[in-house]
Amino acid sequence: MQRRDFLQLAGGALAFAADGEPVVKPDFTLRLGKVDLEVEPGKIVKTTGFNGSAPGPMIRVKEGQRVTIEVVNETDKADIVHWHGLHVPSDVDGAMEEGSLMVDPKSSRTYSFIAKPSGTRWYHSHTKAGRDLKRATYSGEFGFFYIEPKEEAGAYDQEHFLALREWDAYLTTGGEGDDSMSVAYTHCSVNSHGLGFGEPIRVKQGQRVMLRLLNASATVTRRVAIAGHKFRVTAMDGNPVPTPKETEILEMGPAERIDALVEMNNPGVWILGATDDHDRKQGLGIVVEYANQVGPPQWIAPAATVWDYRIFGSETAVERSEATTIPLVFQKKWAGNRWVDYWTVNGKSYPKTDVIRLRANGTYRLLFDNHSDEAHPLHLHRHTFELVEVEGTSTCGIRKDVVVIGAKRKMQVEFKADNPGATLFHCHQQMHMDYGFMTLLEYV
Ligand SMILES: [Cu+2]
Repeated sequence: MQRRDFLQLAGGALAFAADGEPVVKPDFTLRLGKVDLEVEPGKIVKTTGFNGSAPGPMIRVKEGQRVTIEVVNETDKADIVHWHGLHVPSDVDGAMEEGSLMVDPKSSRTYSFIAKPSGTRWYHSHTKAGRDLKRATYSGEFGFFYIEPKEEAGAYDQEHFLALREWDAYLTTGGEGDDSMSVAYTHCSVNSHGLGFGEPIRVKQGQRVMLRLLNASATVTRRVAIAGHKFRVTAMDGNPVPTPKETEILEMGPAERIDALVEMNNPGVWILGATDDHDRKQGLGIVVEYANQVGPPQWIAPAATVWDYRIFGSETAVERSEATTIPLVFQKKWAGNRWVDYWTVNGKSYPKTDVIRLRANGTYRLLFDNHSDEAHPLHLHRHTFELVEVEGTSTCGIRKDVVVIGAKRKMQVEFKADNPGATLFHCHQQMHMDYGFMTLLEYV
């Protein structure tokens, strides 16, 4: 049976509950439970995930299609799943702060919504972790959610979904001169396996390979390169960029996605992996193997490159309508030696932060001002924003749902308030969001 036939069948199928009421049969069932992940021979990571694997099953649907997903919680803790990058109502978005309900232990909840907008999205646990580094985005509770566009932009011969992850998180102190607690890891993987232990990406000379990459990290920004090749970035956070460009490296903060085409024009056995040697040795990479090529996979360190979103922006400026500005200042509040620092948005930590009021169909410009000495992956739920100013220069056409703001930097993004309902804005670094870096937007 073709996958499309299956979807049509599943989408239209009705079942009947014990009381005779018709219930829609889910298109997808995500069973949340224990997962033993053998990231390399003999190294079993004990985590939680969906349907026995991490990443969990791919959810792949057509744009505009109604999708029904059942989440069965087989663990003994309440949890919640967020559909990251989708424009869905607040009560199914999967954030408690917006009014979505958690899935109780040993029970299930069914979500139904229209899948939009198209592109590389994902799903992940949106619970609080605090100091429990087995929970939320530290766990294996995530997977890809790909929404096929009505028309596929670029032609390619193969498509691969690659999630960058690290495992066995532990608390440590920052190092010299910094005694605040931070998170470190023992192992890394691309999808379920460390570098060299999973199936390689097998290619033939002349093929065009579409890579859909996700940084599924709870806390770490990653840089990757593909030895002997270049990436051609076509989309960021699932949204096509105005100016696709070739790059040697890709940089992604937690929760960011990049779609990149690679022309397979250099036969050999190569490593696609973290540019950081330590992270690559911990397993952050995957082998790319040409047909009839043998030998150990080769790594070539890329030239030092600055990652700058603006190079993918539109070259022609647009006339912008008046936007209501919302200044947002981010600061760290030192909590004491060997404590986890608190974070503030305009001087307050969630849940004490001030609610931002929106009018439906209004245009809003968020003025990010990062006073801290750390970068932050800033995420807006249920909406897509456009980068309009990065460090004083304007740009346009880059639409995202997560953007990394550098230490002590400023940035401006604009969005249309086109999806009424409570909307969460937060830093996607799990330890930052858990300790106050979050605020709510509400439609008046
Ligand atoms: Cu942060």
